[in-house]
Amino acid sequence: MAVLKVHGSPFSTAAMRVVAVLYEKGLEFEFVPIDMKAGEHKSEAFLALNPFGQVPAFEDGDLKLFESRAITQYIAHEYASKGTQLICPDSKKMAIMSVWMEVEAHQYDPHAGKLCFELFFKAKFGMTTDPAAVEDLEGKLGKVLDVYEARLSQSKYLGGDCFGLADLHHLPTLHYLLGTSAKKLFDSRPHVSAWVVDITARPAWAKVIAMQKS
Ligand SMILES: N[C@@H](CCC(=O)N[C@@H](CS)C(=O)NCC(=O)O)C(=O)O
Repeated sequence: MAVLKVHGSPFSTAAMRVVAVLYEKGLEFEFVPIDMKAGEHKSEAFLALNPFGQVPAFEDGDLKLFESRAITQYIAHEYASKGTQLICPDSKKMAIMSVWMEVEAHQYDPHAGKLCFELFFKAKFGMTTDPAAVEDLEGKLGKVLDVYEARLSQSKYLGGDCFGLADLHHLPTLHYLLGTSAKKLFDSRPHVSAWVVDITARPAWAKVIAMQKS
């Protein structure tokens, strides 16, 4: 098997998403650190891997991919027989999981990602958080989480009965938001809260977090 390579930063939510899948699958991979502070993601060498100059980029032999959710889906399909099954063989069940993967990407992440920036990354980079933006984003994310609360009162996981890609895709932004005032949005919704506790306790996720400390 070719060496799988992830190019990125262990602090990038999109790179963390890909690494989480690799650990769930128990696959060996090389993590190639990209020095984003130095602008390495805009270098000619990196642009050859991702013309948008964003991490992560991924290689499986001759196959080169970017866009974290496309990468996770490739890994889950290509290595379906390894580790945790993150997709459903049944096409109708998979369609439901796909709905919730789309929900994460298009309903949840736009607000969650901006909140991570306001509440976590701005503080990390010595920038000033905008309280009006936080209030607006928390209101918008809360409305999305009301839909999650209803879904999770009927289904243990977003995509169905088992943990899968639809759940996993949330882990990176959850990780940052749980360390901020936005935690209350998750804690105040009982089914969402139980789901968060469950999916953040996965051993594979602990390995992703450990990469930030090494
Ligand atoms: N939709 C892309 C988003 C990738 C992305 O936004 N990466 C961020 C880090 S999490 C990045 O490289 N930002 C630097 C930039 O946009 O210049 C994916 O999921 O892979």
